[in-house]
Amino acid sequence: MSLLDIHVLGSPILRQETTPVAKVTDEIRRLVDDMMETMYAAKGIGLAAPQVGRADRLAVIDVDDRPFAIINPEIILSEGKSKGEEGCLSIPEVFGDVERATHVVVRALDRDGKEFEVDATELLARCLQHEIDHLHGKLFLDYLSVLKRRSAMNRWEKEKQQYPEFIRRLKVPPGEIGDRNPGGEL
Ligand code: K1U
Ligand code: ZN
Repeated sequence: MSLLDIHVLGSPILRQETTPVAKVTDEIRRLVDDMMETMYAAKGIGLAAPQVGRADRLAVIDVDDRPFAIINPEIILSEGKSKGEEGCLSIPEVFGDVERATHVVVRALDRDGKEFEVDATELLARCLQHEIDHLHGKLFLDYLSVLKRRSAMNRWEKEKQQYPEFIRRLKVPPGEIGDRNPGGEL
């Protein structure tokens, strides 16, 4: 498995619509596995394909030690509303309160190409909505009031200096051998 680079705010792919996955192939499964590894390395609870520079309609999620992939996901039920704080691996150090549905049911394909449904509340429901938004070019910033969005953007203006060409390169932990550092050295 490999760690993937994360695209940050300013990279055009984060604002693009994704393309449905036509068939769950070994190449898609490898992408899912690499995204899972990348999500853990970045200490996230979700990661969508555009965040790793891919236009495929899929994301990975692990909110409660039950990792799964959602391929071609659709929200088939959405009810209730509540506000909660969100962050984004593509906008590090920027946070904001977002109103989301409290209960969603999502239909998707799993890593084996089999259809399944996930019935979610609380953080899992929030995370599913955040990831599905990514698959349609939408970011949590889009839900903030003008004032809160301006303040978030001011923070990002300082933060983004760390990410030349809008790419966030994760460090392979010392001692681990990754594809990017075959000798195990940073
Ligand atoms: O898609 C992403 O950018 C991942 C993002 C998902 C997310 C976070 C918070 C609410 C909804 C969706 C993250 O994982 S950012 C990391 C983070 O904020 C977090 C990590 C552990 C627990 C709770 C939040
Ligand atoms: Zn995000």
